[in-house]
Amino acid sequence: MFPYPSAEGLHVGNMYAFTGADVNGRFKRMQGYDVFEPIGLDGFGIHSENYALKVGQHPKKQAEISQKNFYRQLRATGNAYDWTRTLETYDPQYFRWTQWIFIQMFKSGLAYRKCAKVNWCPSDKTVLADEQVIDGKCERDGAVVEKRDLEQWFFRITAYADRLLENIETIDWPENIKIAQRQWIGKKTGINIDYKVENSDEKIEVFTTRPDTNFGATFIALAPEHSLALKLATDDHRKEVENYIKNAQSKTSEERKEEGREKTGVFTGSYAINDLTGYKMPIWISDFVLTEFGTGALVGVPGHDKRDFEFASKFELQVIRVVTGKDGDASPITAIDQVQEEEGKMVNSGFLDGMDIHTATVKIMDYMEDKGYGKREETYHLRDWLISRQRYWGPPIPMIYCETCFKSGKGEREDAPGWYTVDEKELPILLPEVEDWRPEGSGTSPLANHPEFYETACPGCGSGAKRETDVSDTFLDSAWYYLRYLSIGTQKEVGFDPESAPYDIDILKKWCPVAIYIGGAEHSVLHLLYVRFIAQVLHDLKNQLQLPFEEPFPRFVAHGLMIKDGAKMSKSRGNVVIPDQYIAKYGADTLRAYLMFLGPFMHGGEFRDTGIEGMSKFARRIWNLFQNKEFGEDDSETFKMINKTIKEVSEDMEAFSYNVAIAKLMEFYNFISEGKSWSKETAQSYLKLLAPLMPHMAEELWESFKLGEGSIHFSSWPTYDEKQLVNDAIIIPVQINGKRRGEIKVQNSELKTQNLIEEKAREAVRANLEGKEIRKIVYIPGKILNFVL
Ligand code: ANZ
Ligand code: ZN
Repeated sequence: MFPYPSAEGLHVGNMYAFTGADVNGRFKRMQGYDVFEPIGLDGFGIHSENYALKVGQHPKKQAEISQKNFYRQLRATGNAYDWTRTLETYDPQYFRWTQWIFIQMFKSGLAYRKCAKVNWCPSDKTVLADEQVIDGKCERDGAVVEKRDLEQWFFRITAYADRLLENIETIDWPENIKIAQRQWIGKKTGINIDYKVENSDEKIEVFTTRPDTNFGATFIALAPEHSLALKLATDDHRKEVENYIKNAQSKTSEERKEEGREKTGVFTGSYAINDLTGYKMPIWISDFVLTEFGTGALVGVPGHDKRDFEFASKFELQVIRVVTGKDGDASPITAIDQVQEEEGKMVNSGFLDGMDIHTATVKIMDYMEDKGYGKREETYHLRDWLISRQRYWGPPIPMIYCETCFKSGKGEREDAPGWYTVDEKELPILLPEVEDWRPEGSGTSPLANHPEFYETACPGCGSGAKRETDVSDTFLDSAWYYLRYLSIGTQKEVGFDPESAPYDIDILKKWCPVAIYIGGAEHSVLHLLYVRFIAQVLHDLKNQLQLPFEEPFPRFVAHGLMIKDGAKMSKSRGNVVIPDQYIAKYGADTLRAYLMFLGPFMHGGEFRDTGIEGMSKFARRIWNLFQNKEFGEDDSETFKMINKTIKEVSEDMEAFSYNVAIAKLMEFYNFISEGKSWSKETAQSYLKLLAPLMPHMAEELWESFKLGEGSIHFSSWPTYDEKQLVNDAIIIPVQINGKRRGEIKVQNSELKTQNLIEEKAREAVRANLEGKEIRKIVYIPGKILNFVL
């Protein structure tokens, strides 16, 4: 994942992530793979603009400053990036293709405008997508998000909901992220049931996900906005119903959804018939029923839904149990804590009796569809992606609106009168350099104050028309960048002109999908969902730019977080550590190895100033070892030891257990420095194992001791001899405060390497150590290891 260059610079939390990825890249290259490690900057959008606002600098100027600083820092970390193929999302040569994607979306009916209640961030002064609102707050700055009725651009991601969901089964991603995406998509199968209204021709359609409980349905509730709400009111109830509806309009949907709120409602005087039981269900109106969800009407099953129970007990409606409780309890339900929303067996339910609820659900849906009572209905939690932003620092949305065409119903698409895409040859639509770029909160972008930007001619009829003045969401910039890297600077190499198309399809066929994607898990339903969506859309293109794959990242590895003073290292917490001073003092290699030693890469670790000294010592020891130790012959123990080390470090590298790999390298050092002899081959192997972690020092030693032709980084990863791996492992119990909590398997040769033993032990009882402070570690070699907390 490329970085946001929004803050003062790269901090060691960022460096942690990038180094871990680089170690893998270097390891893979030495294993013989062609490795492409790209880097770029996600510097367009709200986050970068907010930083510009904070420091009072024009975003464009700020981008230049940040870019220089970030690239300088990233170079200093020693990562093996291809510096000839960098990209920045604010570069017009990049964002012309972001605009191109918008045009493709519109052309295929996937971009559309609609007026809706949308999320408005009062601090960012723009609308936000649902994914960007976390617990009612803006994911950027934590401001409480408001709802506003606005007309906006949306991407129809819901049209891809099923594919996004099904493909999750095909990708190798951390389980928690897959779960988060499944839940966000939130597919549910329910059924819409029609109930006849007694003494009337009207029918009420309700949506339910629990038709299995329908034998226990005892009332119907309509949203106050429901079209039948007034109509069904009998004469003696009309006045009350009218009043109730008027009252309900003053509440927001958030207020109405609030749990535990005292239920209110009015009876209409009418009844609907439950065909299963013949039960006459009173029809009520209540504001806990949402107009925008399902059909705006629900069937009440108070025995098995707590909200329904609250409603029923307030208005004295009947409660019927149809699912057994704990231990087969089939007694009547009389209190809210007896409401049975969990699994159980069906009772009082005719032909469903005795079935579990899932079997019953399928049975009753078949039955109802058969009888014509209802029809299955798929629902999703996922909503369309709100893509427009009322901000300055982003790609102008490449659309033109013509009032004349709108009035005569003309437009590029029938379903969007008045709207036209910009001619692709005119791209990029540049962002004008204006001085009044700050957001005003008027509901329009600052570009709307600039007629010299928005005045244009209608592509349809030629009369005066207006460019769209909103820009697109940052997450669109980052939804396709991985496709672009490979095609940069390839004109001489393969004859592809990156100004002619967003990417070269032949290069993509060779290199993509991405072999391994590494980044933070916090984007599980933001970036990581959008990027899959856009890949699928591009896969569906009907031209030569059609992507040859649907899933951009078949394998994703989420790194852990860097902790400092007990909290995640981040700008907003004010606990960031800037790598520069450490690199200046200790060198990039020491910092890299130190960061990787803090804990398993996928778990993260705590940054402590003091720890880095130890790693610096280790680096100097290796340096001195090579200066002082002649190459000769391996003695038999050395030969065994290097074989074992190669095997284990290879496995640790593969598993991103860099911390353990480093511990093994330290163990080997301890071993060899105790007067053992080694051969040149063994020294070579050892240095190669070290190379991905400490690339500069490894190269320097490789060259000065003439260990091989060319760069060590192009040499091949060492191999080992299986026969040399004697299994002399023993088991050591791991205790916490004297109680056995786990065990570790240790080779005899490792028994004296306390570092390694501790690392393994920590790993074995990681869950028990979480959040605790280790006071002391007692290790009795070969016998026991005890953590005192
Ligand atoms: C009958 C029933 C019985 C339900 C039962 C639940 C439990 P979830 O819960 O997310 O799957 N519902 C339907 N339309 C509604 C609306 N417009 N406003 C508020 N609630 C509505 O959502 C589906 C359930 O929400 C539906 O299933 C319905 O209550 C309620 F033991 O129907 B159920
Ligand atoms: Zn026109």
